Amino acid sequence: MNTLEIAQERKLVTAIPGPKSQELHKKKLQEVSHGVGTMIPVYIERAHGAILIDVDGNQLIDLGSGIGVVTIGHTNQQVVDAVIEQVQKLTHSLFTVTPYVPYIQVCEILNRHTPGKFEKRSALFNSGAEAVENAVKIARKHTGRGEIAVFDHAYHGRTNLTMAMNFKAHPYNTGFGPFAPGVNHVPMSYPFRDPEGMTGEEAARRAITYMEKRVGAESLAAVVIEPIQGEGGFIVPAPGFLKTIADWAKKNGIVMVADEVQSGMARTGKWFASDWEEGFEPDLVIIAKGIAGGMPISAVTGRAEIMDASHPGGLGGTYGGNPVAAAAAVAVLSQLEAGGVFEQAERIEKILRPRLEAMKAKYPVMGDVRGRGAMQAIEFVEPGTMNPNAKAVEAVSKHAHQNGVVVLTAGTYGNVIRFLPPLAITDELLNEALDVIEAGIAAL
Ligand code: PLZ
Repeated sequence: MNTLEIAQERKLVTAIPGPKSQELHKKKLQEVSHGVGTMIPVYIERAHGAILIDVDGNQLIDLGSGIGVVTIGHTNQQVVDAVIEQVQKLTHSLFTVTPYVPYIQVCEILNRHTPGKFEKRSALFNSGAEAVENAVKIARKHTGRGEIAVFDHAYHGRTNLTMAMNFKAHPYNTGFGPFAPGVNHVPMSYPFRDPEGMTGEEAARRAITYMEKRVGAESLAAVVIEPIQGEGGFIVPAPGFLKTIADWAKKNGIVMVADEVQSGMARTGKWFASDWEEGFEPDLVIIAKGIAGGMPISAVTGRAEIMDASHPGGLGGTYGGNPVAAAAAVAVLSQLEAGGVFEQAERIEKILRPRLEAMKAKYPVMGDVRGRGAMQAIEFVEPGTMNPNAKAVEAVSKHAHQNGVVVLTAGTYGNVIRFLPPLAITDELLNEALDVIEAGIAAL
């Protein structure tokens, strides 16, 4: 079956997980390191648009996009064609040995669309964490300083440096230390849990005081922030927070870095979540996930003078900006440039947000609904309190999975359900998936 022929409908032919998935899961536990976990033991064979087909023939609605990766939709026709064409021409030469065109094309498009009109350069890597590592390397080289600041509830990856940058020790860090030094955690703007009425500027002052007193502005190379936090639970900082921090960073010669790995690439209805904050222009932007329809590629894009601070040969890696992944990225990016994709994120928000708000009015277990575009979340509480309710999230997501809806959880307290549907999802599928989730909440 050609994936492009997959009907955009939910269809359950066995219990979830089905017998073949259960068999495979036994084998997985036998052969794969138990350190590599499984959120949903349903084995996927093919996919298109917003539908996943498992090995038992069940068709599931995907509300997670493989954690915000296939934003353009599964097996997007132009991405598939670009990959096939490129794989027949050149799969590898190593860009720093003998270069090739798709790498430059990706950089050119990213330079055009990251926030800020200044002269830019890009460098390509493989994963989000690798790009975060490189952004920090570049900022340190440019400033000649060693310390960096990151925020409470942040997530930046699973390498040694990025583990040090994560807020949540478990499951990401526990037992894997010692961790890289020079990483300072400062308070985030978290409107739902901050003192009532705290403005973005006030929350920024709180973080700045910490950086000035505890670290010292002159010691800081970079401030690294997710403009909307991903794993932390889709925390959208109060308006003014990002700009106030960035203005302070600029005054102190600190490189402002936006980790847009989860929030970027049209997810929020603009190229980057940073674009929503008036006057916020990060010096460097970290890009991965949604950039290439599932092919592994990431980037750091930013001010030319910062990006060029490294001596030639200081940045690189065997596979960074691999030709096939780069060709896929060009196919995604040119669809974004052609228009229509951002409107899909708006369309999704127009369905998702009012429905979630209406549910919140009905179910006191829903404490907060937040997000932007096709990046929305519910934070669950024990009714009538601010106490995080991870049990409710577990029950609702289990209900969704058993009914053929792949939905992801998040949050420092594990009490958030997040929505990251492929932008190709139809109104009907999205509404059907929300019916399933609402039934799960009603059944609590
Ligand atoms: N920065 C903001 O969201 C990846 C993690 C999945 P990599 N988030 C999903 C998991 O459990 O490993 C992420 C992110 C932000 C960096 C990263 C890291 O990106 O491509 O997973 O390395």
